[in-house]
Amino acid sequence: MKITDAKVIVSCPGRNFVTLKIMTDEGVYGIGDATLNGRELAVVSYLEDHVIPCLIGRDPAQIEDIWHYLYKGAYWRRGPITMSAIAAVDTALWDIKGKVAGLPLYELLGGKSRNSVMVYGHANGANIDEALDEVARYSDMGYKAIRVQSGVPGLNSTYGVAKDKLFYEPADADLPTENIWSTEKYMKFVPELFERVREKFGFEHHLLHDGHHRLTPVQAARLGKDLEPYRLFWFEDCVPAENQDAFRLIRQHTTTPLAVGEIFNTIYDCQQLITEQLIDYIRTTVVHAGGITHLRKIAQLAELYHVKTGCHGATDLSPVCMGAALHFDMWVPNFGIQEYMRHTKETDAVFPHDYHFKDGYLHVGDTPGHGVDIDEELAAKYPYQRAYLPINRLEDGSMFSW
Ligand code: KDG
Ligand code: MG
Repeated sequence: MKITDAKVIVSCPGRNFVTLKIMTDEGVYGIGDATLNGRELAVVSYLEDHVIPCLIGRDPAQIEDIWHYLYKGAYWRRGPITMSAIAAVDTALWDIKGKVAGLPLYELLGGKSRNSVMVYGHANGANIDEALDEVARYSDMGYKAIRVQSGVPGLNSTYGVAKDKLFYEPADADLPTENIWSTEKYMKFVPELFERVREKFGFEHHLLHDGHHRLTPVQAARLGKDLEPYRLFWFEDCVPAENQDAFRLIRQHTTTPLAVGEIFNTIYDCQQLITEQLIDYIRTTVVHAGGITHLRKIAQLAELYHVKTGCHGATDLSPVCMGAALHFDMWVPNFGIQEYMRHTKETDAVFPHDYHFKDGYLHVGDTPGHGVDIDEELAAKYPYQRAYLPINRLEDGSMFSW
C-alpha cells in the first residue's frame, strides 16, 4: 500500500478546525486533527509546504518510521506547530491501519482496559450563584466529574467563564481581547467558591479547577492548601510549567492533586514532572503531543510513576482528536479522566463520529479506525475566520499569562 495524496481541510463550523486527510492507492483514507487554536494557518503551511511532499509514495503501515522521519528528519525538533503537524499524520495513519485491519483503534493498542471513559464537563458562571446552577445542570446531565470556574468579584472577565454554557470558546476576536487579572482577588475567592459547591452538593461529585498558568509556585502551594478541605479531583495548571523544578515547592506544601500538560508537546516537557512524581495527572493529548505514537510513550512513562492520564478535550480540539483520544483512553492502563467540552451541532455535522455521552461517560463505537470522518462538502461551507485567544494584563497594565 502507498500514500498517493494528502490534503489539508480548513473549516470553521462554529470555530476553526484544521484536518489532514491522507489517501492511499487502495482507496482507504485516514484523517487526523491538526488544530492549534489561534495559530491554525501556521500548521496548515507546515503540513502543505513541508510534510505532505515527503509522504507521497510511503507505506502508510510504517507509522513508527514515518513518525521518526518527520521528527528527526526535520532537524528542528519539538514545538507546537511541528508536533501538531506530526500528530495529524500519525492519527491519520493509525486510522488507516485500523481500517485495513477492520479493527477499532483501541484493539491495535492492546485492547480495552475499560467499558467506557469517565469525562468531566465545565460548569462556569459569572458569579458563585450562577456557577452553582451550572453544577446542578451538569449533575442533572449525569456528569460524575465537573470542573468549576466562576467570575471573580472585582474583575470584569475571568478565564473559563465562557459565553456559551456547553461549548468552550475563548478565541473570541479578530485581534486578541485584553483582559485584566488580579491574582490576589482570585486567590481570595476560589476557596469560597468550592466551599459553596461542597456545601450545596456534598462530596458526591469529582470537582476540578483550572488555574490556567497564573500563579507563582508559592501562591499555588498556598491555594492548593486552602483547597484541601474540598477534596478536589485536581487543581490544573496552577503555574506556568516551563520550569518543572517549580513543582517541587508546590508538591511539598499541598496534597491537592495536580494536573498539568495541555500545552506540552513532547515527553521532554513533562519528563521531570513525571519521574520526580511532582504531578498526579498528565494532560497531553493526541493533537498537540505528536499523535497516538508519542502520547503512548508519555503515558507509559507516567504509569511507572503513579501518574494518570487526563487528556485535554476543550471545544477547540476537533472531534477527530476526541475520537482518537477516546480509543487511547479505552486502552491506556493508567487512565484518569477525559475532558469533554461538547462541540456545536454544526461541528458535529461536519465530523460524523461514533462516540456518544451517557451517564457521565463517553462510549466508544467499534467502527474500524478511530471512528471519526469528515464531510468535505459541508466543511467547505464554513470558511476560515481569524480568531485569537485573549491576553491578560495586571491592573497596572503589565503583560501577564492568559
Ligand atoms: O485553546 C486553549 C484552550 O484549549 C484552553 O484554554 C482550555 O485550559 C483549557 C482546558 O482546560 O480545557
Ligand atoms: Mg486547562
